[in-house]
Amino acid sequence: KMTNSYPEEQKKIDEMYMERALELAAKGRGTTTPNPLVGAVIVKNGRIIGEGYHIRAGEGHAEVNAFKNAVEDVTGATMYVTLEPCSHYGKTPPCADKIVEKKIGRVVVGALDPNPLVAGRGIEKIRNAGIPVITGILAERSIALNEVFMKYIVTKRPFVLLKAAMSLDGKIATADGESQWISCEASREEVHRLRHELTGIMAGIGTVLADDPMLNCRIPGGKQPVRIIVDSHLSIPETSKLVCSAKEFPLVVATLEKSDAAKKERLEAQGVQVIGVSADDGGHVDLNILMERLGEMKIDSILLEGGGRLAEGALKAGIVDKVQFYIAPILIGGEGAKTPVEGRGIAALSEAWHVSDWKAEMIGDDIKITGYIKER
Ligand code: AOF
Ligand code: ZN
Repeated sequence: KMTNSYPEEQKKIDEMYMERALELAAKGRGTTTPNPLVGAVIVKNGRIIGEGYHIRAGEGHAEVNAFKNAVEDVTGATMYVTLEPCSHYGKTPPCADKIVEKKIGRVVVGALDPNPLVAGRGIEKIRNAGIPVITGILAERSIALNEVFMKYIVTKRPFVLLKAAMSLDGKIATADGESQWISCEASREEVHRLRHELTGIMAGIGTVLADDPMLNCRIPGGKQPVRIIVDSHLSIPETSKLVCSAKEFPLVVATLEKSDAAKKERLEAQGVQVIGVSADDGGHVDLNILMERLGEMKIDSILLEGGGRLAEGALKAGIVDKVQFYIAPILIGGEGAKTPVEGRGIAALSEAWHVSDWKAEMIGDDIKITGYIKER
């Protein structure tokens, strides 16, 4: 018979192994999309006898990999897993069944799986087989690690991260438009890693016309993000670096349905995926509809890199989930110097977007601030 008592020393031990499972989970960063980052550890007689993590969608789940790597019989052992074991047949069979089959003696779970196909059923299956399950161990850490998955699996829309690098006085360029390099090297490296970690990278046509960017990932062995350009009137130059590299690195151009059909065809012949989206109230690509479409394309996360007009549109459309701003110790000045969020902005402070759970940390010479945008 199970009792409700959960001794403090046991909790400490459970947290220690869960910590290890989280460490393993993080190794999947950038490759598991659209699946979550999950780690698992099997412990018997006070020793780790198996470890595993999820590497790629379609391949083994963390639990399965831990079983595969086990160096001893797992009967009666404790399994630590950062996310509730699955209960459904997806690309792979249910891990909950596997845990029962392998005669695991006790299961310690981090976060619950919000996937409607799982959502508590995994734990229920295991408990029904008479195996005790403890939940919620370092759950916040598992949830934070999976902020993308947690949103995408429930809403089917991508998690959007708005990133900006600015001076202490809030400028992202000089009045003449010089913007390289405001932030320090460490910040730039970190931002570049985001291109590997997030599935898509999005920019507005203004940025394309001004900078002719490539928006690819230049980390050796890095994953290439799907490049998404919001271009209501289909003005992207056919000679731009983006278009010329479309056969090598995926490029999606989102434009109004009524845009120039002949140009659309020419772009498609160059390997560009052009998607027609209906207009919002302002006559631009409706960003909410675009997010739905991108979600259907299995794009679970987007790095919104600029410019300021698109950032404002994204905030107004309510599609931004998280902000990550880098502040460099320089002052630029100039009324005409651009800032991270342009357009008309808001008229009254009561309409401001609020950032919650915000955190600041030093990165090289810069200050990095991250936080979440609450629904207004
Ligand atoms: C993972 N890795 O380690 C765990 C997951 O299509 P499938 O079979 O890969 O199932 C994906 C779902 O499985 C995923 O949405 C999540 O709900 C659940 N758990 N997924 O990719 C894992 N434990
Ligand atoms: Zn599973």
